[in-house]
Amino acid sequence: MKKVLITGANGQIGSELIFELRKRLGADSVVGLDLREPGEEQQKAGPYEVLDATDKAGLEKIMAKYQIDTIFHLVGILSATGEKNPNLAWKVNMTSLLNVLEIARETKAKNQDIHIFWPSSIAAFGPTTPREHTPQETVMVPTTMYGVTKVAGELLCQYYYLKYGVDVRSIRYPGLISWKTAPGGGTTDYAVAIFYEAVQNGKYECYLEPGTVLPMMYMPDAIRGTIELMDAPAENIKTRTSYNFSAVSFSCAELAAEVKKLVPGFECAYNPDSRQKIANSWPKTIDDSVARAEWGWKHEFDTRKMATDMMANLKHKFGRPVAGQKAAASEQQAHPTKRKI
Ligand code: NAD
Ligand code: AKB
Repeated sequence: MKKVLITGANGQIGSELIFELRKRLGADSVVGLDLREPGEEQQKAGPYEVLDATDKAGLEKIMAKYQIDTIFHLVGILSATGEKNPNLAWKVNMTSLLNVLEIARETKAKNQDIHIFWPSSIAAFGPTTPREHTPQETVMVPTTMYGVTKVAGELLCQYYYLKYGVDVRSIRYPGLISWKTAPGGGTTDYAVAIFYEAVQNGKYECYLEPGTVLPMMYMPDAIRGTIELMDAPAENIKTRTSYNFSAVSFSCAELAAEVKKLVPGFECAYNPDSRQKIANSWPKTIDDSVARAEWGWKHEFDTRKMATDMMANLKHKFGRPVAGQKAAASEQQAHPTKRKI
């Protein structure tokens, strides 16, 4: 990794990954790209391009301009937004990924390697997948358009690796929990919103049933794991579809109970909507032993540690008193965020 492009750099993951990679590689070595204008802080910190990632010629120009050798392709339309606009989800998710893979193939034909990271999701699984300890290799028949694009994307990545030798690596992220940038229209967003609402209003109305269990991960673990996968020796990477990748699983009621310990008097009500059907089609727990064995994946944050750190950072962000708590691992520095929860 010398010159990196992060597409979707303004999103929940991209806005944190760009910060971490610029810290490691230097600000000028990491280029951000998004459809949306960058926040002021990002703009000042390093190069940033506004582009629709479905524009292949535009993407090629940017790759050449900065001599990019590694792409973290994070552009995507997530599950809940995808169900509202399935055509957009297919167009953005598939066209942009195909563009990135094609550019890597064409560049490889000129004897230059472009390394690609592309995220899949637990959404690649469906209602007929075993929901407990979902194995690496299993039934994958998703019933959301988002999930369809993730399965198709995984197979496309593997195809480009097998046929053209493109070094493309992938992780099936669970729901990601973070305090710096708001999530972008997924089914697992409740697990972020509950913290914001607890700090700001002392109550939350959850759009999933209390017993709904989903796999989740704190953002610092996700960012570290993503970089570790890309840093791993190629011979260790035996899975070229996408790796199961896991940390914790809890129900909405269990998370609400953790939040209540940190915000006494917090109340959570439940009013399930159309996202319940999506959540019901996804796994509850994930078996990620293959990632742990092949490239040493290990999570650090359990539910309690994640909740404590989330709360401390959000209280700091919103200027609330933090009674005896200190942020454990993630930095107390707010990133620009354009979205409100
Ligand atoms: P996000 O919605 O927060 O960010 C996506 C970014 O892509 C946004 O900033 C958006 O402006 C940008 N974008 C959308 N269409 C674009 C286009 N045509 N051209 C350029 N930019 C465009 O999403 P995220 O949570 O950061 O997710 C990033 C990736 O990780 C996605 O592929 C998503 O499916 C995957 N993922 C995320 C989670 C999660 O919990 N956050 C879980 C599993 C997988
Ligand atoms: C979503 O809920 O759509 C995402 C995901 C798990 O892929 N957070």
